[in-house]
Amino acid sequence: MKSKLQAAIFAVILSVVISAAQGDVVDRDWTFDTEGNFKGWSPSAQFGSNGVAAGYWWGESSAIGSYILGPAGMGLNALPNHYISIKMRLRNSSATNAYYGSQSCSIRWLTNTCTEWDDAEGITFTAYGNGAWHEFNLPVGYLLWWAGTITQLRFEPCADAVGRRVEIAWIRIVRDTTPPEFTIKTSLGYNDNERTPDTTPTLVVRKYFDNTSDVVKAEFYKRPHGTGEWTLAGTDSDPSNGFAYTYATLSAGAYDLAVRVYDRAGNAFTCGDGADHWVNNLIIDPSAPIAIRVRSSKILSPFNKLVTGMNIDSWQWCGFYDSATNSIPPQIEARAKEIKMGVLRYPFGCHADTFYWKRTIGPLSSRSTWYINDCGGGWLGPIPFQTVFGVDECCRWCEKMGIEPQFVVRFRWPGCTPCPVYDDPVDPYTQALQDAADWVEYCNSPNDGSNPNGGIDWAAVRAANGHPAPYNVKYWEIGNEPWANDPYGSPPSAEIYCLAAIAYANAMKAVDPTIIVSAGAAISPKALTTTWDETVYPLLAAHVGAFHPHPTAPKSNDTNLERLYWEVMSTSKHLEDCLDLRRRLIRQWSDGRYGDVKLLMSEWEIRTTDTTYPRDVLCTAGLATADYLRVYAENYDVLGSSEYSIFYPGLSDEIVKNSAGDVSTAYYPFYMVANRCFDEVVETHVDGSPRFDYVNSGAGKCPSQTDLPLITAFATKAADDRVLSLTVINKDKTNSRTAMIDFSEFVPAGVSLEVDIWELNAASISANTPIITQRSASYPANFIYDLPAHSVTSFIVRPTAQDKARISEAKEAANSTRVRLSGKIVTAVFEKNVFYVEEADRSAGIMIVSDKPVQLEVGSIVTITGTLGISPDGERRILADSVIDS
Ligand SMILES: [Ca+2]
Ligand SMILES: [Ca+2]
Ligand SMILES: [Ca+2]
Ligand SMILES: [Ca+2]
Repeated sequence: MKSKLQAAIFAVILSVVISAAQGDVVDRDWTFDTEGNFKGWSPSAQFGSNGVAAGYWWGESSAIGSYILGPAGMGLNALPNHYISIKMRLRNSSATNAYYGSQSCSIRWLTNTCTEWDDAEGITFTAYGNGAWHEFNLPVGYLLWWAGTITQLRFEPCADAVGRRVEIAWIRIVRDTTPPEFTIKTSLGYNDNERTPDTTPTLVVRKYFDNTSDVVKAEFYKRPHGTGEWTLAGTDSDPSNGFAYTYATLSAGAYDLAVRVYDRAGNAFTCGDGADHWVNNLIIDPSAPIAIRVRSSKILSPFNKLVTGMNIDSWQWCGFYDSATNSIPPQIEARAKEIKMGVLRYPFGCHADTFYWKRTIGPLSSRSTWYINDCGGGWLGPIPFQTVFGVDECCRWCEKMGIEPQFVVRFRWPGCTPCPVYDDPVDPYTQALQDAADWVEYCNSPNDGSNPNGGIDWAAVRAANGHPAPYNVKYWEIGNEPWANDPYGSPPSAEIYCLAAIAYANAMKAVDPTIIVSAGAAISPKALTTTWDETVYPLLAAHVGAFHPHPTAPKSNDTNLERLYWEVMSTSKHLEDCLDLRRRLIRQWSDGRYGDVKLLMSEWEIRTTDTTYPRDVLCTAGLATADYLRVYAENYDVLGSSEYSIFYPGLSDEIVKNSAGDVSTAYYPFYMVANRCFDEVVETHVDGSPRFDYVNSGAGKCPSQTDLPLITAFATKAADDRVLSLTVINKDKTNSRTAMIDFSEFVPAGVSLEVDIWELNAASISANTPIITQRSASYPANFIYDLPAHSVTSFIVRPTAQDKARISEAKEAANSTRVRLSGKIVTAVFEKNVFYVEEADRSAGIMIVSDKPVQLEVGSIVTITGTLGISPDGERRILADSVIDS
């Protein structure tokens, strides 16, 4: 027994997770589901009022030192895999000041050998006064003082605070029997049966997650392929930078490599269990060829078309938007169409902090001048012309273009210093909150007199301004970069941001519950996580539909071009590491809404800070931009949208460089994904890619990285299986690389390919002038291809069309066969893309549905290339990818 003077020992649980897994065993269960039944738990006097009702125990702390005491003499045999599960909701007792930030909680316990509370040891953990139910799963079994027979629990949810309301749905003691989830199969890893020249392979653990505790350890094993015992090669016990291991040099031969990942209770998969936990038959071969295999039958996810979003500075658009024609100069508007701009972010980043939307609506003559900040604490305004690209103009232009607007609302917090000119000098927070809710009302409320929040009927105002129908703006960001140095939108702490952001989210969603409200978050080029993120995800993930990190990379100062090149080429790996961590935060804190809570990459670009090399016009930036878009495609579960910063005009970091519509290198990857990627992302293996390391010499900004493939690739497929595309990035700075490219899963045996090849390249990695080439080719289902140095190559492939002399012959072919019919007569045109062709002798005919609108007349002679199918009415037809009017 320790002396009573000795401080009790507490383990600090840094991260706790929701939801007991299905297989876990509940040893004690106090669920407060019966009115008035305390299940043996007694609150201390400091919980001045308390009770059991509405499915939970509740107490309000009236003095310091509150706790609730569990039933005595429970006699539970302590087990090493025990965790305590508490489902709890915390807020202030005061209705007017409902939420607080973080709160330290503690649980202690008595055992058969520790029988006095003064000696009792326990755990502390952080909980959040955000008014949301959360299951805290607190591993205790691994602690030395969870031992012998546990006789009683004591829980202090807010012992150091008065005026807190605690609600507890249950307290349980559970055995963790569920191993962590993880995968090592990613596009940057190694594949089963791969031949690799890398004698020192690195395995990285991805998407790891445990229902109870953070994953604490990963072990890396090897054995000769298919035989013998697994040998432990190395262990990574440091979770702070993820889990990875580089094997010591392996001699040429075939190996199996496996990973075991442990939770805190010691649960782990046995080596080799689960296909995603090991690499079966990795062949170390210094002369291994590169092979890119498209597994077109394995669909990973939809392809998110909102990745072609763009950030703009709305103030600058006032200089060239034409409200009479609802257009911008044709050369620039054409570029927006060419990249199928998915999202327009408005009004901008830092300018959102001094954006007062109500001043941007109504007749131009009624609008006042516009003050905008200079993004550094000063002013650019007053702007000497009236706002012409206001909210209505933005919404109308987006409506015309088929673009989702994404709005950034002005962020203020209680007690903030008012911004000069337009802020309410007394209470800028309430004004900004009202403006945010009113902005949602103006854009989304029906014009039916419903008038949310009373006051001005903003839907009626919108109708009076010429747009009776709602705009239905879906995406709303609360502030721009509240974590950074936004001039008027960055509060002193993350907790202050969160508490105000809850009020914003509630006020805005009260007007339109269907909107997605997004909270400001950060992705640093340098670090895996930030203290900001470690606060905002726990406090806000239950309240918002998204977070908006700004993963601008690498912002390097390195003046050595070669090192800078490899740093830029490595940043997509760092991005993926950062996404892994945020995926875990969302899974831990969104209370079952993983998959619905997304990341809006609302400002990002590939740039350096070094003036020796222009910020992002290098060929290098084009490759890295394409590689980021690959990462976005492969992380659909967390990726909501991406907005490149900036579309036009910008400060040398723009997509469109001038009013003539000239573009920078970064334009081309967006053009490529917009026009050359299809509905679904399919699995793609790159085998045998040479690997590179990036070593940060101290001059760079990004973390060092090991074993990154020089060749990365991703593939997408049309939902109707008619067409597939593969994008390959060759990061090799000096050498072309020869690869075998295999599409054989996509076409029936013996059928060859018609390939459309598009390439982004430049004379050198520092060249400012991109070189785009495009050509058609015929290839067998797998073929050898030379990927040029520092290039992006996009292949669109279709099965080679079989020439059919007669319509009757085409109809004999099976559905899904691609055929070509030449010299047929159009005999009827039904819609802009549906028509009918017949033989000259009218002996047979078939319906044609063209992918693109056609300008045909009855009597036109056409050549049709397309895929045989069947209409909903059961009629044979051709889905045409090409219609040539001869
Ligand atoms: Ca577990
Ligand atoms: Ca290596
Ligand atoms: Ca580690
Ligand atoms: Ca109203």
